[in-house]
Amino acid sequence: MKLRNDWKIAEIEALFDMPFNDLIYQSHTIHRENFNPNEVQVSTLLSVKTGACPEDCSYCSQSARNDTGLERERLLPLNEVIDAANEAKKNGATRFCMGAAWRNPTDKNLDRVIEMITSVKELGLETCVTLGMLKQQQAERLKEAGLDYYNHNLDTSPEFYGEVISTRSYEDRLNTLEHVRNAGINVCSGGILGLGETRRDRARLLQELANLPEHPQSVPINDLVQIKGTPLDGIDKLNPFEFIRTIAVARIIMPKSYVRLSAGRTEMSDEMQALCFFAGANSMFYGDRLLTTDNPQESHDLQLFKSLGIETEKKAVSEPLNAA
Ligand code: SAM
Ligand code: DTB
Ligand code: SF4
Repeated sequence: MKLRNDWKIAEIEALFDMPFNDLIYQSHTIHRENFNPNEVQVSTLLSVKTGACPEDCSYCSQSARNDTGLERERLLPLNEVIDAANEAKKNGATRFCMGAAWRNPTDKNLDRVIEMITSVKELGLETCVTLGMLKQQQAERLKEAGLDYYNHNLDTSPEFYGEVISTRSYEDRLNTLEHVRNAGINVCSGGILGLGETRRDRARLLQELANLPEHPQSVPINDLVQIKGTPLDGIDKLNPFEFIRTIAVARIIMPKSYVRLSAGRTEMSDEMQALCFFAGANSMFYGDRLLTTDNPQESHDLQLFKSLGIETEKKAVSEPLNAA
């Protein structure tokens, strides 16, 4: 099937509006045409620089504006990163993702992160980093270091964005994605649901992602983890079926991208996660911590995979996804 990057909002909203069974039947069919439906790619996360972030993302534990009681940490020493990556590899992860709470890295910051990327790659793991905004030349440096993926989420629709974050614009996000894409690094970009956005905002987020010049190779869909001290703590939770619908629509309009069932799994039942996999999710974070919050225990996830007959993908395929 030809990849499209000219999705109209009405088409995407019509998918969201389908009867649930029709929608997940369609997304699962497309999923099977493009992927092994019994395989999930697993990545492990590590926060290499935690807290005191100058941005004001209203969902985040790490914003300096949110009094969440998080200890500020300096950039982790290289040996601690290598130890964590070794552990992740031993436990079966194929990709190691390192996150830093920066608005953007300085060139000196980048030197240190590049050492981390080089060392993690030497272990035979794929690498992903998420460091905030990047200049073109910084993206080139990461590419030279052999970085496989850069995570930078659009988070929500352009219309709702200003309600969630005021310290940077949607355009800033799109520019960094362009720099990453130009450098030839795989793009990991998705969003976060349950921020109080409407269905139209969810449809617009997916439209923005699918209509990029190239579909992101990885599309993380996060469910808000509510954190005490953040403005969004206590907000109404998103209906689980609406979350699954969003996964299904992402699968239909970006058929060859990995759709990542991301933050929020500790609050999801196993049955809900199974429906997410059926609807087209085929990657997730594995390991008992995300960046600053908990993820399900590894033993629990292994049991879930066993119950569902799911295998973890041994080696992720990372080819450019040219739309059109
Ligand atoms: N600071 C970098 C940035 O904003 O691009 C990278 C790290 S940031 C933590 C990566 C993504 O995690 C965010 O874009 C958001 O989608 C997700 N995220 C952050 N806090 C979250 C929360 N409390 N619940 C769910 N997802 C969250
Ligand atoms: C993404 O989309 N989700 C991950 C990863 N990319 C970096 C982060 C989730 C963070 C959840 C809240 C926390 O642990 O602080
Ligand atoms: Fe900073 Fe990223 Fe958290 Fe926003 S999401 S406050 S940029 S760490």
